Amino acid sequence: MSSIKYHSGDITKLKVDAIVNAANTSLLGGGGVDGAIHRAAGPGLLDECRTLHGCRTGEAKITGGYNLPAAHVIHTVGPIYGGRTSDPEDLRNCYWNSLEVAKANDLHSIAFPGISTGVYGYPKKDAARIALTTVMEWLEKNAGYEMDITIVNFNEADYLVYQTVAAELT
Ligand code: AR6
Repeated sequence: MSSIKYHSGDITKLKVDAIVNAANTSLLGGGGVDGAIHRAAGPGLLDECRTLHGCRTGEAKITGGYNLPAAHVIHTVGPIYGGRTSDPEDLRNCYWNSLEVAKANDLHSIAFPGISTGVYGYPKKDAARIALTTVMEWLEKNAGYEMDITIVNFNEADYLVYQTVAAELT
């Protein structure tokens, strides 16, 4: 049975098949969760990222996890929030395409940070609604495939945002 779980804490500590990185189009590292993942994974991750030649907004690419407890990292690039009509679709694509990449690699557990909700400025409640509706839709469409999804909140406030949105959706 597939599942959606919530976890408060540092995504780099999770032992899952893949953690998702909220990267930028260069895929060459940055601050926030991207910086934390590269620090914890070690230099092998950046070496592999260099071979990927970047990633477009909404798309996702996979690498190894190197020194992380997670076996893989799926790098996706969220929209830089600007109130554009394309922002929700771009953010949705990040979650959807990360799950597609995980399935294509026969992975069965994945952890997501709040893509675009830090430096990229996406309003947290809107982003949480998109994240949850997208992963739910994906699970429904892929009902025959087991996927354990962990939604990671870096702090208590973000956790409460997700709980509020989850309650609204049920
Ligand atoms: N574990 C889980 N969540 C985390 C962690 C962590 N270790 N660290 C931060 N967060 P951000 P973005 C949360 O800014 O908005 C980078 O420089 C954080 O609280 O990391 O997509 C990239 O290279 C927030 O809720 O990503 C890009 O240039 C969420 O992760 C740019 O930032 C995302 O915040 C991407 O911006």
